Amino acid sequence: MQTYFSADHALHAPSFELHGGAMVEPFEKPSRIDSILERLASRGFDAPRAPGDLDMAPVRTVHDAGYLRFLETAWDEWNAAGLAGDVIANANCARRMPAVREPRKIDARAAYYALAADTAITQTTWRAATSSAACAVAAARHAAAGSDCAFALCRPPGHHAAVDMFGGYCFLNNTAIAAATFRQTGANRIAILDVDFHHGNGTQDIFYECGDTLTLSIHGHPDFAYPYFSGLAEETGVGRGEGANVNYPLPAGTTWSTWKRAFESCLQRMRSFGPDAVLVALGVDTFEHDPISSFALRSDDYLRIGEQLGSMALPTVFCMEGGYALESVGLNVVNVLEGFLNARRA
Ligand code: Q9C
Ligand code: ZN
Repeated sequence: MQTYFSADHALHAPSFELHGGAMVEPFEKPSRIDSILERLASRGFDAPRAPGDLDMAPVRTVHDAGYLRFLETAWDEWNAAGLAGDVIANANCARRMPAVREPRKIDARAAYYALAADTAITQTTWRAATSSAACAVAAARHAAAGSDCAFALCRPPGHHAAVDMFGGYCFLNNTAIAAATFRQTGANRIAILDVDFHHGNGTQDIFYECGDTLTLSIHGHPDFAYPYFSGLAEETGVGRGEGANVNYPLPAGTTWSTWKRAFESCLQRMRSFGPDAVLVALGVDTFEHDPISSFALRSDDYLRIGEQLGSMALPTVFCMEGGYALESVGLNVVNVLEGFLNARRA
């Protein structure tokens, strides 16, 4: 399995995160990636390849043009306006506000495009976010060209990024961009399975009216889990997309036996959809010791996830999402990939 990785991920390293009532060191930080690279090497995976420059064509089919302009220039404008530090939203488009449109001032635009105040934009965030998306594009091209599977070691992650919103540590929706890349190569029907602890609201949003992209997400119920305002089972898509979005909101404390039932239902839904390719939004923050999540999967469970995905016998691209237990994130991610390869070789 070929990994795509860019050292430019480290250009996104904000100095703080608003967590509860405190400013803390960000959970989503560059060293997460080191743990995965080390484990890939020690388990004998091929050396990672750097992606080329990002092809913006698939990105533009996924994201709003004004949003992309904002992401690219936000820090410079923030700085030019005399604002201190990194870009952070301290307002949002909330319920019953009648004037939802892009304002002029940079702090107001940050409020317009942010879905939460948990994600800062630094001077070099755009370069990191585009390098992350470039890994997804390169992995999709590699799989589409007959290699069958690939691992995009994306950072920053992508699944909370919607058509025109950033947040939840995400800026560009990497799996959606990988899906658009597959489409450039002639694949039409794509399934995106999101196993991250958090609901993939951005991916759901991007494909909500699309019947050719099956989006599935297994996550903490929005009654208690971020992002709180999407992820219910009744969100099934609209128009031509009706029936092509499937949510599995699960209770806090969910262990393998419950999680696995939702996962097997996803596999069944994917089989009857008949995709040309599968994209996996691979978050391992479902782990029992994850510091910001509340499921209870164990390291061996990730082998089983990989095995079942491998037995689908479809071109598959894994895109890295969340996972914040630094001492285990590498083990858990590589277990998924190893399980996948074991099933493929069987
Ligand atoms: N300061 C992913 O796993 N939590 N994103 C907000 C904590 C945000 C998680 C409150 C969690 C986002 C890709
Ligand atoms: Zn997550």
